[in-house]
Amino acid sequence: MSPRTALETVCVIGLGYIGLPTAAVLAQAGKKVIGIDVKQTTIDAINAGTVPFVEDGLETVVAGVVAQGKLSAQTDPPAADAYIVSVPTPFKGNHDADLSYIEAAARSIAPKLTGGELVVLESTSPPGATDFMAEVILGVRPELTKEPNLPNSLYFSHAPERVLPGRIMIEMVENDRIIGGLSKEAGELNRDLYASFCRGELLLTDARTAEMAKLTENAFRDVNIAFANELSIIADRQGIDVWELIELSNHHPRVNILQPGPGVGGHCIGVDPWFIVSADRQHSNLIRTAREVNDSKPELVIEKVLEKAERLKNPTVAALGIAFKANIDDLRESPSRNIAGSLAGRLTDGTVLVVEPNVDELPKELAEQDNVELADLDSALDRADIVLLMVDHDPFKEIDRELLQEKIVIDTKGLWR
Ligand code: SAJ
Repeated sequence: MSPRTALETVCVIGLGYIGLPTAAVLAQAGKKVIGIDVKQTTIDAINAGTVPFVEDGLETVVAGVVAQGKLSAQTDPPAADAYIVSVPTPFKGNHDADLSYIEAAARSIAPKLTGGELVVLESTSPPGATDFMAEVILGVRPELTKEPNLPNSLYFSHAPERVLPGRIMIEMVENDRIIGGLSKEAGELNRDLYASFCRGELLLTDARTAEMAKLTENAFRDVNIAFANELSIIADRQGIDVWELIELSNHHPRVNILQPGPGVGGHCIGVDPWFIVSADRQHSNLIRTAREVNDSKPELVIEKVLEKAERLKNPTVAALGIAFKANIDDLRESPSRNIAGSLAGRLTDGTVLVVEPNVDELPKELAEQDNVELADLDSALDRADIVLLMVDHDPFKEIDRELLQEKIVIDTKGLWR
């Protein structure tokens, strides 16, 4: 069948940090959107016009489109004109991508297809994943085909998301998008759907290039953060203030060094470069080394704290921030969260006071440790011997420096220079 040009009904599989905002902006653009998730709590929250996680501006849009009947959520995919697969792609022990969520999503869609539908993979994926998704579907439905313009054609495409957590609702609409169809027609159909909500440029390529482009963007950032982190280690040993060093070097018109920190967190930058490494282990030395440099940073922070704590009896450490970056509540793959947990485990005679203004309770593994408490900023600063700054949340910027005078301060973000 020729592609369905109207694409009025869109089914979004996976209502996480990317799927839900995508569903919301599509509904806002007038599409009838059905969101699918395995979590009943997520479905209930959305159908009540609320959101299961914090993201600036998201709840207002979700509340509006749910009230208008444009967005609803359920557990099983219905028949639709277009499907958007937006499920996690974690990595396995050997750093290969785990495509099992994509496979499960593909299997759940397959029985609903009749020909003419667009199936978009949004999840960040290694080269070849869009083709893999297509093959899973065609394995279940061998009477359908990815060849375009036939009575039984399906249209497969990859449109990697590129939004920055904390700015998702702005970037979802304004960022340029890379779109790679398995056929030219699939890419064009995907472009037409995304043109309904995206004001950025919609750049067409093939699926493998689109897959690799997304990985490249995050690997570029990871390598550059690793450069800053490596500098911070060297500068520390040389008695040089790395923040001043970077600030001065960045005055050069062609130098722009990123910021060091306690490590790289989140679901993307610390994960995606591994997909490039696993695609070509022999030729990815720089990208792999950058990952290793960034992953080594938390242990160096822990050692620094332990060295200072050695001289104290029953040391109390205020751990400021356990989110993976500033001003969000996302604790996934957070180096600072791991540092707090590790410190508590190793400081057996000490206490770790976690200050995280964006959450109401500690994650389970921290809550289970007897010597970890969730504390408010004032009491933590009052009680602490060592103040360990790990995330540059806004409230930490405003701390009265006088309160830090008597403390041992370890500032991994250069916030209080
Ligand atoms: N970080 C540093 N130093 C820096 C910048 C960041 O240590 O100078 C750390 C952060 O603290 C954090 C991690 O790196 O732990 C990642 O933060 P980030 O703000 O750089 O990026 P993410 O993971 O929130 O979002 C990235 C973005 N990719 C790029 O900027 C190339 C976003 O556009 C992607 O959509 C997202 O990954 C994704 O989903 O892939």
